[in-house]
Amino acid sequence: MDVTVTNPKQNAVHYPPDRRFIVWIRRNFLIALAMLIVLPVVAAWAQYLIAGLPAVPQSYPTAADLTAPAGFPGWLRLAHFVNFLFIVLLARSGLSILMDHPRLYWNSDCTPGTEWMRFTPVEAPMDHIWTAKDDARYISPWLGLPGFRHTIGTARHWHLLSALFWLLNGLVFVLLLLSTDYWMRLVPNSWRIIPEAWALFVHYATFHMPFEPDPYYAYNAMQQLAYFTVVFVMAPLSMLTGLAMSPAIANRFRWYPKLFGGRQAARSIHFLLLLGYTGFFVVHVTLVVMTGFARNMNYIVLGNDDGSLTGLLIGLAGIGFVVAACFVAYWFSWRHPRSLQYLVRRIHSVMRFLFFRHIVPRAQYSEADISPYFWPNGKPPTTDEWQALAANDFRDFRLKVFGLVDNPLELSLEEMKALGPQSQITMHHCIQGWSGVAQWGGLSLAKLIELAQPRPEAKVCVFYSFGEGLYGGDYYDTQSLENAMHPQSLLAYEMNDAPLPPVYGAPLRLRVENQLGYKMVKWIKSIEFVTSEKSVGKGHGGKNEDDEYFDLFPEI
Ligand SMILES: Nc1nc2c(c(=O)[nH]1)N[C@H]1C(S)=C(S)[C@@H](COP(=O)(O)O)O[C@H]1N2
Ligand SMILES: [Mo]
Repeated sequence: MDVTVTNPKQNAVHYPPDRRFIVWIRRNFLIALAMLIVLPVVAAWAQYLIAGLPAVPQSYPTAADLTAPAGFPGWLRLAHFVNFLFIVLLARSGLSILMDHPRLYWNSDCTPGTEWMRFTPVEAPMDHIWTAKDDARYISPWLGLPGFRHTIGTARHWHLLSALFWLLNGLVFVLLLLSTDYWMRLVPNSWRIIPEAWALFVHYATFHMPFEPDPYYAYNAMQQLAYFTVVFVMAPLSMLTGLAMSPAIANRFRWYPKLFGGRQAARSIHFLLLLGYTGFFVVHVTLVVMTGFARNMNYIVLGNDDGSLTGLLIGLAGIGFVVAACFVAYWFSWRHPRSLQYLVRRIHSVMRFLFFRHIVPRAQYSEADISPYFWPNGKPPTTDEWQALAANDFRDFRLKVFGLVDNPLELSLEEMKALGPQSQITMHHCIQGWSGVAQWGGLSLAKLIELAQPRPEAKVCVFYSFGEGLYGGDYYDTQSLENAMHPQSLLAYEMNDAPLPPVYGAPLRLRVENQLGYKMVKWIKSIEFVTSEKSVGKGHGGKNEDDEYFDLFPEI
């Protein structure tokens, strides 16, 4: 497959010479993970060799003496298929997202070297600037959606779109399950299920097939426990850990990511759940094939109990449909990324209206939470203008505030400091997946806006940078006036109680804590007030929105 982008700079980013793929796991964690699998198997063998095979049920309820309804109604079969479609899209786009910051941590600082798992052969060099963008890795489009390197804008659209439909499908499924008696098939009604599942596990682990119930009428204990866990434990946990990665939620409800051990622990759990689904899928499909493939496929595809091959053939066609959907998604990602961006933007604007605009960031961390390492991102400016200003510690810098304002401004750093400092310790969330806590000191944006007196038609502030975007051209981004007025919206000239260092955005950088990092323009040169983001750049709201199809309002 070929990258179908015509811009050679973009091609160079998406298809780098170094495409090595490795999986590295910290030894202790690997041992723990192996133990999780090995120990139960060893215990099963020990029991089998010492005490023989434990007793398992030799008969199951059939049609006559059932309490739960038999069979698989249409809604259940459809939900099963829709779930399969979206979980495939979720897994594949998730892998593309993961490769944009190919490291997993249990701490929220993301210091290179502290990860428990990584998908890159590169140890982040410490002797020169190594940005999070440099660190992103290539993934084959056979695995990732849309694949290649640094395609996170599009990958996120697929992920969030699929998550929404997956959630809706799951809700409908669970509601129908609970409003009929079918829930009894999945929800265990006695703790006896645990020893019974263990007895079955001893059979499987020692290569003995236990007596099988006919799944049209009943599941065995292990099967029921596995289905119950996937539907009622893993799926909700995937959604909840997904939400724990949202900057808007984490910086408003600080307790929330803590439920999962912090922002990065939530991300790690989110990934471990993917491994869990994959493991479930492999065992599930193997057993479906081993225990009467054609009959089982008739059950779940057609809902009937005959011995024909019809269910199997239609089921294979269904799998073909999902594979085709992956190809269509790939094609759409590269041919119509803008349409995809705007489709998701429309959905987001509804979610914003209902939900996100009400959650104003206000989290504060303590000094002790400040990250010892903070990933840098973006290209530092190289222009003579910025270098001359930097050489003189930005004493000659004047922030220009212009556009639809009654009081255009030109402010030096000293003048801004004289307007009164504001300080906050907050968590930064980069779209790529890393986070970090830092103290930021600067001028409240609300104060500056009041001073500039925007006219009523001014709805959007544009922040122009001295620096360039990833593919060339000046970096800029926009904020709605409403978001810019939040108490934690800040023009920072200080980081961790020292003047803002050049790599982190000197002389000025933006902090808007309910959004992702790319909205926080560094090396700010000027601020313009306009009626709409459509009049700036390519008109999509920012450099990354223009060139990389990022969201305009990234609150998740
Ligand atoms: N001018 C400019 N500002 C920028 C960027 C950039 O490329 N150019 N990158 C953004 C991104 S993606 C992030 S995550 C943050 C990173 O800030 P940090 O270097 O302080 O971590 O800066 C944002 N601001
Ligand atoms: Mo970022």
